[in-house]
Amino acid sequence: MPEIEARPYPFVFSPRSTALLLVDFQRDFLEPGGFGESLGNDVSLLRKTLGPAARVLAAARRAGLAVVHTREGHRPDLSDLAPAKARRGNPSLRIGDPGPLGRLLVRGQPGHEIVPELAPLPGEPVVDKPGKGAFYSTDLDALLRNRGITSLLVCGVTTEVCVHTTVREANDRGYDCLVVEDAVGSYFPEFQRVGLEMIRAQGGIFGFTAASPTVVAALELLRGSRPGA
Ligand code: TIU
Repeated sequence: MPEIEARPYPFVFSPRSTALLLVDFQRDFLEPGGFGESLGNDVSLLRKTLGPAARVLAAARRAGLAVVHTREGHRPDLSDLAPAKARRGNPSLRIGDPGPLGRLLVRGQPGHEIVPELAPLPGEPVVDKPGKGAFYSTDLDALLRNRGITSLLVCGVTTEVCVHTTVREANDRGYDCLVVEDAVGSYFPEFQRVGLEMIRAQGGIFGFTAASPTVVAALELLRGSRPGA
């Protein structure tokens, strides 16, 4: 079986049962004027993830892995927005309020779209989620199980919020998860460092981590070993 030199130990995976999961690479989190900036964050810190994530995405597509995208956002009438979530954040600007990228964190608005660098291809599922975790109130689990997926390579934003929540949910559902260290990003450098350590501590308590060049190299090897590749 192929493996990736990961921490705390090699991540053994079968390409047919592994998907690349791209979590919430939306303009709302990565561009000025969106939801992330409305919460007082410096979005430039997240943009460092785009190069590594694009290289992992390209390698995964070449290797024939399943690719799934997620987006966080709400119905235009906000009927799926819990009052507690609506009250959070900067009191002067809330989910659903108008901003430079359209209504904050609302489906169908410019800010809700995935950034062009990581745009989904036709046939790659996009899962819209109302929460931080991608399994909460979505069909992601069914979609993965129906394709026989048991392992996930995870990129996305932000490390300690939607990526952590999603990886914890996936781990409890029996998926093996490898988080790509430089293809996940946080508005807080300290949370980025500690967030990655939390995943792989205690013998990989809820996952593995590896840097994007290591992941890309493993995926390229796979491609070389495929008949006719
Ligand atoms: N604010 C923050 O760090 N993250 C989120 O609100 N959502 C995701 O992480 N996608």
